[in-house]
Amino acid sequence: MTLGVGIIGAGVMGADHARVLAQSVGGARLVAVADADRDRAAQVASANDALRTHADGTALIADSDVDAVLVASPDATHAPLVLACLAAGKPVLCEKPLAPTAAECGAVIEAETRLGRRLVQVGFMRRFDPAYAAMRTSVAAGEIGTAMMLHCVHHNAKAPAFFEPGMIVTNAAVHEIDVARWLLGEEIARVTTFGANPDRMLLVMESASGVLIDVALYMNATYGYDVRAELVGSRASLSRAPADPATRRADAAQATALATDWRAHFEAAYRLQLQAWIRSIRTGAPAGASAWDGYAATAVAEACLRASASGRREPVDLPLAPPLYHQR
Ligand code: ISE
Repeated sequence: MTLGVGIIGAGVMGADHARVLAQSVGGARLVAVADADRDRAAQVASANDALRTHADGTALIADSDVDAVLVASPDATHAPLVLACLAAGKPVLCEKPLAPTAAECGAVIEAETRLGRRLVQVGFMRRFDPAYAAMRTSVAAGEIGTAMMLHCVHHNAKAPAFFEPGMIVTNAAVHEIDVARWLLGEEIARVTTFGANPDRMLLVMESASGVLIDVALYMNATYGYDVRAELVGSRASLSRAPADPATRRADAAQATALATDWRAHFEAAYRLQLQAWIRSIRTGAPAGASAWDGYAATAVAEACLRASASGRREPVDLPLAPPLYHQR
């Protein structure tokens, strides 16, 4: 049986997910696209052979040809749409963040727990990036000894047009927050931030066991999209090398191309994430980040915003208990 997928949001990410789904993912087809901008929805639908468009996400979720929903609309709309998917009993892959506030993420966890099964996957696609995945395999095999420090760089060439104050944390740094929790297999306990400029920040996180994590964020770095990570352990260090682009030597210089944004840089991760999501719906075996992971990441992001406002080291509050389904 081919799964019918509906995509809510026909912007940069919705269009890219539609293309990847249509071109590279077996077992599913795009059936519907929803966007308040009907022309934009129609363009994405026709480019990827979808059956129809809807003016809003609620209508798409109710469409009987839609078996599973991908939410790629603006961050503030994520939680209500995911709750509507849960009410309809439809699996949903929600772009990160699950919601900009922990309270909204908590409502999703409560709804999913009431339902008694895991239907939500959160689009922390770096978990599917081959280099990060190799790092996690090495850590889990004990190859680095005890984790000590994680150093991260996250540069955008240009801040996305939709960026508002605070999104450097809730929309960008959430990736490193999730990667840190996932690689280390533990929660973040405390955070400190530095920098008063909305497009630059140094973030220091301390894990529950005391691993130190530093993240340099710069949203208008101009030279290209650049994401790096090095995990230092008691016996070894692991680095996330960028995918292996060709190196060009000319004019007495050597150069390696950089992507200009995340879609090309993490091309494999986005494709593997979608493949894993479709497979997980077909097999019933969960994949990727859960609603709990989305909640925990946003709770850390909220602590970062508190730290920015107070200028102090802030604890992370995780008042909810992890649901039974939660597994790393
Ligand atoms: C953007 O929204 C993303 O999701 C990218 O993965 C991230 O690297 C970028 O900083 C965000 O603005």
